[in-house]
Amino acid sequence: MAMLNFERKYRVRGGTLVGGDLFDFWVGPFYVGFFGVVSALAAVLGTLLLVYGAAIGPTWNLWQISIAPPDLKYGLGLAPIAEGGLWQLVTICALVAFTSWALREVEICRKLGMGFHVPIAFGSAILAYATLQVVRPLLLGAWGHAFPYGIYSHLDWVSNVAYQYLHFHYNPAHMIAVSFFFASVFALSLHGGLVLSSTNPQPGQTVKTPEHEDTFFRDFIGYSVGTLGIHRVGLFLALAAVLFSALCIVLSGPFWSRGWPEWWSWWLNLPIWSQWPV
Ligand code: 07D
Ligand code: U10
Repeated sequence: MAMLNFERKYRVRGGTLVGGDLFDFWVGPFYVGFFGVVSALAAVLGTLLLVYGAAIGPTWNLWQISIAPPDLKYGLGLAPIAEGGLWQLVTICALVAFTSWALREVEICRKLGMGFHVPIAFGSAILAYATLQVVRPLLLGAWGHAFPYGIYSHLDWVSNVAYQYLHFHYNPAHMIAVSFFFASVFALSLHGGLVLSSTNPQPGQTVKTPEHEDTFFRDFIGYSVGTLGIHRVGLFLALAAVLFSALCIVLSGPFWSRGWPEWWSWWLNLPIWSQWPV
């Protein structure tokens, strides 16, 4: 693949976290690195294990293939391969692949002298995955509490887990997470719209400046967060969405085992009105 002219300038040695110059090279446009190799190996191994799981399973229907975690009776122990052991190996492969991918991002940032915003953002997605598959099962005492690797089966897991708490929409952290996801989409649509409207003009028109963008929002809502600021808003909203997601699921079970609607009874129990009989 052709190397873009600026790539030659930025393809510098060093910045690696382990192994020195080992794997400090590119293949086509891709930086390899020690963590690129580890990530690729873990991803390929995990995928092959999933295919093996499908092969010893009852179906090749893509929608119905499911590699499930061990039964609750295995607790936090190792399970036989065909009874959840495969799920345990796949989970290890996934965690190694995701973490190495994040560390490869860190190495690229270090090479370029950039901030670590991207690996930190990806790290919070990994944290959400680890919360579902490791932290919550550990707190509940069995790997069987994790979700299965299958398209329909993981949806069934979400539904089943949610109804154990009666109505998951009443989970306050889920409420906040969902609101941050929606706010994130809202902010990106405003940002994408604003940038296109000012920098991608009709033929014959000129490209507008950030001052136009600021002025649009000051005219519109009385305030502009600014061209750098909108990216801070975006990163904040996205990270908050994922962190509140992790919170909402780790609360469910380890820290709250009744229905989520019932959690709100603290409101009725406030001393302001709780003295009156109902
Ligand atoms: C977990 C992803 C990490 C990804 C990584 C990388 C690869 C590579 C390669 C494609 C966090 C993966 C990379 C695999 C692939 C290639 C090339 C990100 C993660 C590391 N809910 N709910 C959430 C909404 C209801 C329930 C989160 C909305 C019902 C349960 C989010 C609604 C009930 C759980 C969310 C709604 C219910 C959740 C998910 C609406 C069901 C969770 C996002 C409109 C009856 C889960 C931490 C997320 C969670 C979760 C949104 C409704 C149950 C906030 C909008 C009422 C049990 N729900 N939900 O976590 O919190 O992103 O997980 O009704 O466990 Mg919910
Ligand atoms: C653009 C641009 C560009 C610019 C621009 C702009 C687009 C070119 C030139 C224009 C952009 C702007 C002007 C910015 C626009 C802004 C947005 C699009 C979105 C902004 C939104 C937010 C900043 C926040 C949104 C908030 C959300 C979604 C959730 C609400 C949060 C909460 C309810 C709580 C949050 C939790 C926190 C803070 C953690 C701490 C928690 C507590 C203190 C309380 C904890 C309590 C509990 C856990 C219990 C739960 C209790 C609950 C739920 C009850 C709460 C209810 C109440 C009623 C209080 O392109 O460039 O420049 O200018």
